[in-house]
Amino acid sequence: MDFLETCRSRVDAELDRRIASGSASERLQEAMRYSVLGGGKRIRPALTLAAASALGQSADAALVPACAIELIHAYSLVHDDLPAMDNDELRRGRPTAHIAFDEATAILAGDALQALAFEWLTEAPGVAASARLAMIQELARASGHSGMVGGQAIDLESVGKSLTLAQLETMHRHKTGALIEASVRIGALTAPGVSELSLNALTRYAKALGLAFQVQDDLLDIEGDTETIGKPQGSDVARAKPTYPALLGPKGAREHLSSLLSNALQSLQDFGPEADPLRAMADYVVTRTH
Ligand code: GRG
Repeated sequence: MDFLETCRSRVDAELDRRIASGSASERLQEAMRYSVLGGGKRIRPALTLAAASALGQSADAALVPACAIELIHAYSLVHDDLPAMDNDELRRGRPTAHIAFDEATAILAGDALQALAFEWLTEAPGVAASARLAMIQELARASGHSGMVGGQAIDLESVGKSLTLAQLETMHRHKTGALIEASVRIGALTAPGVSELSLNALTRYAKALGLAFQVQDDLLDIEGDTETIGKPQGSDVARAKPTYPALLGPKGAREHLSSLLSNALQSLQDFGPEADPLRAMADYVVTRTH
């Protein structure tokens, strides 16, 4: 997808440049770079840039906020892979950070990436001070106990339990949905004077997309292969994790996915062609192979 590829190269270059120095420890810096620059799809930063574009903003002001969100995402992956969490050894087709370095270094790299994300938001060029503050609030709420970390806590409490569809949705709305929602809303906040109406429509889009992302992720876990998805196939089933295909069956999960895609696209009905990157991102998220 052209839009995503263009975003990826801009985001990768900015991340590479920005995490080049500044760390008190060379090993820590190496672990941070390993965790961030390891070939992620960059879906969240692309959503930030696409939301800015939907409101007629250039990518320039949205780039640093987009990179800050990717730092939070990278930290969540590093911590999620730790022995105390999912205990995974493969991520993005490479050894996870605690395998490539060691557990303590991986914990510290995650901690440092989280703090760095907020530092970057405080200094985002081309963004008014009031908008920076709003972005910081948005990201803190989405990534902490009321968002991603809260969702991870629900996830840990749910292993081996059978969840209802509503409970599964609540978990994913927090664990992965909140950061996807923040990615879109933070992109929108780069537009001076963004209206409540536009922000609400973009939020509805992001909520549907966040769930769609997870349904496709669950489907890939049963239908993908380890080499393509870059992590062990079947790991959800092996861990008895509650998933959409387990609850709805693969066919039901696919139907749910297409209804979430329709909802996402429907939310953009009042936007013109400037929202095409958001539309393309929605198509990509539900058809991605890794
Ligand atoms: C442990 C603090 C803490 C939080 C963990 C969101 C989360 C909470 C962990 C992420 C781990 C995980 C596997 C979540 C499921 C969502 C998912 C598939 C994330 C991977 O996102 P992609 O596909 O990854 O965007 P890339 O590698 O492309 O960046």
